[in-house]
Amino acid sequence: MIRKTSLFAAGTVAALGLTAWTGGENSHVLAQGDSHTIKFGNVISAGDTQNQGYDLFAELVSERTNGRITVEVYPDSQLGGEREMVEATQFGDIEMTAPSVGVLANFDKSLEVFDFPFIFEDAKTAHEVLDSELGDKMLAGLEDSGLIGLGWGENGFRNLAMVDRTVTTPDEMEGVKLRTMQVPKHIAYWESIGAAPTPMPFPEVFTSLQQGVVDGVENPYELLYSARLTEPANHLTETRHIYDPEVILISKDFFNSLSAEDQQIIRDAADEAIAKIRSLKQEVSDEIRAKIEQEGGTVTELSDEERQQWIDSAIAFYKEHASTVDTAQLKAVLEAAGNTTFLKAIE
Ligand code: EAX
Repeated sequence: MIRKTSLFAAGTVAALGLTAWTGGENSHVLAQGDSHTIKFGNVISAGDTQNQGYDLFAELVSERTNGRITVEVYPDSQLGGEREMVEATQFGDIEMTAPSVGVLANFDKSLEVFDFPFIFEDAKTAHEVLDSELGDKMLAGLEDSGLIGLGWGENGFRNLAMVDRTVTTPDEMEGVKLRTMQVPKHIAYWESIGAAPTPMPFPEVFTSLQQGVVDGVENPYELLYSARLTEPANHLTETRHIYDPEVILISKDFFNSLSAEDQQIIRDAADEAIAKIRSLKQEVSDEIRAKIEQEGGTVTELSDEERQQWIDSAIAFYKEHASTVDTAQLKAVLEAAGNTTFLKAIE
């Protein structure tokens, strides 16, 4: 059953490289009281803080609907890569997923502002901005793509992990083959400081490191460790170059087919899952960092001078790329984050 075409004309969608949502062919309408199983796919390792949150979500939804709605969580890329799972959620092949916000730039360009580096100084500031009206407005934009953003989960601050060297300054990235996400602004930033970004879906990263296709990767400590990326790449640097939220998504058609009560149960359970993920993240990240060092890896913190060099290295990038995104939205996020350096740079 083909539904109305979304706001985006197919041509525009193709030109923008976005994925056109024409209504979930496999959309299902849930009659009152019907039971249903939600398939929730993600690429994160089972047992990681995100999946502890998603397992809580599953528990709460089943409990509060008296088992009428159950949730099957599929971690570890069992259902494919993040972009694939977002498309499958759009078309109702699965009901839920939780990709890194970077992946969503391909579906809703206004979210691209979160792909700019060094916006947030700490997670607390990021949470405040994401949970604000601005954050809500940005989530609401996903509806045009057939997706409902239930909230801002957390992957965390992305750090560098290199195979054979420790990098502490941006100029040391010259010519480095760095695995990146398939995120245009991530790729553009690393290119702007002379690196050779090699974008690929997450499920391909471990093998690419092992086979020397790339010299390094960047992700939060927990995912670097649980996905065994620190086995080949155990020279870590705490660059914190991107704060990476993961957006908990549900199929718009499926969600709209639920009763208001069930929709509220799902929203509340998502909020509680996010609160759990955020409460665990820092503690687990510190534990993992210690484990990496115990297992022979090194984790190097940047000196204030080195950190300033990284921030300065992004000024040219902001000047060049601010006009290619929703500049007003970028300024609003920088303002809300109290980031005067880049606000000045793009004035
Ligand atoms: O969202 O691709 C990545 O590096 C992401 O961090 C990962 O897929 C989790």
